[in-house]
Amino acid sequence: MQPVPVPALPQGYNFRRVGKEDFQDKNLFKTLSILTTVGDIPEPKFHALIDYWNDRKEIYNPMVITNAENVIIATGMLFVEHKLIHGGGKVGHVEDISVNPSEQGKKLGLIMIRNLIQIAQNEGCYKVILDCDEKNVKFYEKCGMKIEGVEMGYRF
Ligand code: 16G
Repeated sequence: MQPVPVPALPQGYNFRRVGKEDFQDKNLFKTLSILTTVGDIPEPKFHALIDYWNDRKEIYNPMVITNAENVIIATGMLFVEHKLIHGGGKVGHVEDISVNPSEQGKKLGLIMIRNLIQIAQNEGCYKVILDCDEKNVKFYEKCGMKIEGVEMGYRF
């Protein structure tokens, strides 16, 4: 199996896991709010969620890219589903991809996706899937993904 190619980040940029310290400057929240509603997350709730994710590292990979000023400017989650089918196989779910528009043109979205796919490959997933807006289809195709079905939902 070919390893997925992951382009290099610009000098001084980093790809890393989300941590409790990310509550302070709110840049994680600001970046995610470009994608959708973040809502009210008090610090104890944020810390409890980080503990929950960290207790299940084989499932939750909440990742960010920081710029040379150490500011979070891109987010992404790889959720690894442990299945019964495919001989107890695993499926990677790419979620919550958001890139700050001030950092556009640096391929950070592509780099985030490729890093998440690489984690999925290293975890032994047999496929990686995601749901997205119609307007983002071309971007995800550039990342190497293909349309395989139709997204459906039931909202509460
Ligand atoms: C997009 C996201 C998904 C996120 C959803 C939020 C990607 C690939 N997809 O579909 O992860 O959960 O938006 O939308 O990032 P919502 O607020 O309407 O649930």
